[in-house]
Amino acid sequence: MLRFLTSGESHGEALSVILEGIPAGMTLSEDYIAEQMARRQRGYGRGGRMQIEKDFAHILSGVRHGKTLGGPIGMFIENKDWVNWTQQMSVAPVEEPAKVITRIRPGHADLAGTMKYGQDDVRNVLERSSARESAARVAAGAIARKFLEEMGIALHSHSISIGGVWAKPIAPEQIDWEQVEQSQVRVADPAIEAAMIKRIDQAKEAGDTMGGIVEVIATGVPIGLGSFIQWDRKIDARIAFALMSMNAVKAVSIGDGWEGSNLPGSEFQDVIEPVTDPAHPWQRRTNRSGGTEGGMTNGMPVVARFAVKPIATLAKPLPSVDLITGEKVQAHFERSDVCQVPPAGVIGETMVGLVLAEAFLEKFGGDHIEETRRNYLAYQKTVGPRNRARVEESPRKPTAAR
Ligand code: EPS
Repeated sequence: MLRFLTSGESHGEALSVILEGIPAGMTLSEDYIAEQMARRQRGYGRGGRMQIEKDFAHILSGVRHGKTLGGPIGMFIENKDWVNWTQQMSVAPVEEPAKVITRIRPGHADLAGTMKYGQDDVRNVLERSSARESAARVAAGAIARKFLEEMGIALHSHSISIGGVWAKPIAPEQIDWEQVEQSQVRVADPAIEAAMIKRIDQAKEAGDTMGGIVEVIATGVPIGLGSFIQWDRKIDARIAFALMSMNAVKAVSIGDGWEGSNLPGSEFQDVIEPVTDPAHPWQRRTNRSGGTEGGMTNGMPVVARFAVKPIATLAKPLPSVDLITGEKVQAHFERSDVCQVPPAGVIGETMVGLVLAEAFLEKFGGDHIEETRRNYLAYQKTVGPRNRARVEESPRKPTAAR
């Protein structure tokens, strides 16, 4: 339905991505995608690389005169840093041997990756396992986001904790999203911003790194995306998979997943209110289930949290082992970030957005966006107390006599 593949090494010439399944007729510009790419590049705790890059996704195919064609959308994102790596990352064999990295970093893909792919140089693993790849995801995700916007669905994210410094819990509807976008750590609680920044500074000074927890919220999601019918169609499972596929993510929860498991059932369930406004049926008193029940969206905002472990590349490296000799060494250090939590929010929105867009297209289909919209509007008319939905159904035309 909707699928994408990325390619590219962190210091190679470019990243590329192909997204297939977006209907024809959707307005799309490179500038729209650029806004999302820029959001991913911001955030306190990034290293020197973000001063070098100014990510821009050039559209190569699938768009004509500002509208999608329904075909695969191909994009490439130049790595500006590549000019400094042409020898190290040359596609063709080089005369002078490249510098080899053998001091494996615990926590990174270095050890398992070199063993699995039979490599003697960690660079052959770390280039592709780098979080640089997330730039290509965000380019694809920006297009999914545009599609969701067309259908009235909005995506947001905010940092809940960084390095053990927690933001005050805040109801999603009370969050000032403009303020989150202005925050250097993407936090909704301005009172805690300075403490989070200080935590990142302390880590940097100590040659250390910091992780944290992020919440993604999707509003305007219709009831009924995903399905209870088969394990791999469950929307919460698909969201968890997508978020867990991000570098450094070690935990995912939907709604009050962790805290809620300690409550009695009578306190956990989101009580359904009687329908008073037919345009907005099935309101809940709470949203502990995070907008999903039975593997389907239930019409409430979809709320997913994920935990990002601290980055594995440490300026003050941990003791480790040499890949070739097996002897004790200090782990390799190369320029990196101190904290990836703020960009992780933007990447999390991307992954949730891609899953929701895919599930939306599964349900409503459409080769042209107006067809998708018609199908969606027709469905919306049926979503209400069943007696009303049936009354509003247009009478079937009698079949012609043979
Ligand atoms: C990364 C290391 C750093 C990060 C990079 C991820 O890059 P470099 O080694 O060039 O300094 O900045 O993230 C990005 C380039 C990006 O676009 O997010 C790593 O080792 O994973």
